[in-house]
Amino acid sequence: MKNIYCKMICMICMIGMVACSASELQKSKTDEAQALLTTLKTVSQKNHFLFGHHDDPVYGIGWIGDKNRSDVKSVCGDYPAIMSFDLGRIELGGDKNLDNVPIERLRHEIIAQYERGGMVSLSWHADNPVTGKDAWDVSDSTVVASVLPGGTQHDKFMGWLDTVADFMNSLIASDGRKVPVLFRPWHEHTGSWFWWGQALCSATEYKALWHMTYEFMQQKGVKHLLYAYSPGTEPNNTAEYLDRYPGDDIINLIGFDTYQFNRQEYLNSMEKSLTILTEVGQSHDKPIAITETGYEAVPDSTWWTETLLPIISKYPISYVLVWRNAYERPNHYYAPYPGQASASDFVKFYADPRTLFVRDMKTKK
Ligand code: BMA
Repeated sequence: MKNIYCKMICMICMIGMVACSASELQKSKTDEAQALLTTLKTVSQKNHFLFGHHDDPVYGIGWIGDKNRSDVKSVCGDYPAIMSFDLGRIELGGDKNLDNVPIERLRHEIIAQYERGGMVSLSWHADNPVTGKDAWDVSDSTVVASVLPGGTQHDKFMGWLDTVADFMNSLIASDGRKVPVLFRPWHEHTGSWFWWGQALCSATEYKALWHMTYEFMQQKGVKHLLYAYSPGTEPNNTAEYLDRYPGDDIINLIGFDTYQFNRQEYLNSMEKSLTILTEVGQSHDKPIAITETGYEAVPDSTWWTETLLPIISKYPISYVLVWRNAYERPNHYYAPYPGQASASDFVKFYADPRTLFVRDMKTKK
């Protein structure tokens, strides 16, 4: 009898603890961030995915800074469902990012995209804190170690995180709520072209960088972010993919970046990485995405419907995002503009029921 009584009390306590930890977990994200996660998790169940474009509303081919303009919208009549922007150089406290976009304009466009029903992702090509050069400076392999607690650049780096956290906290919509954002720092780390890349730090240091970033954001009350883990196509299996994974408690979405140079190689690497992602996504209960892709200058006039769409439709992705239409680098563009070789094929891609653009977000997602 006594034993049964004890067991009952224990069970009541355990139920209480589970309920408590579940609600604690809820509190670590705002309602808007939770809703964004739900969209990312469920969109593929309806055989849909979001289309995205980097720096979409801030410049394009032959223009920079115009209001309400977008090469994607000029071609198909609608904005992408997801827009990404980069915070590179925000850490230096200047008024422009690494691609010369005013920080104020970024803030404005992030809020505008949310208010029209779309989604935002932010990457961060942070400068090299040791050499003062850009994110691609891999001349020193002690940079990650130097920003961790006890390292020579730690204090300076915490100041950089502080600037990023302040920016995140300043993303306030007109209803007073913070705009939920998918944050994608320390990306393409399975290559060795950024100071946080594979050959430049150990797995332990890389994970520590993530933990430090996440915990600092939490301390600063930044609860409106989802976090994306986004290597390149180097991993050949799920174990390699997860080699530097910071953990399910931090990461909300898993993805990868890949670009087309040779069509067959592109299709092969898409197959390989999407197979890995599908498996990891299922076993870790995370939505999956192609966080960066594209074919520079899109010279193949049917690339959208004959290369991209068939391959990605085979997998349950939440979104695919193409890189920027640089105004300052000839031929460095990944979305069509009016008159571009693939523009009419892009209109077909837009009309395909599987693709979601911003207007679809209120009706189809
Ligand atoms: C790269 C190129 C660069 C750019 C950087 C950050 O892929 O587009 O020109 O500065 O991304 O946006």
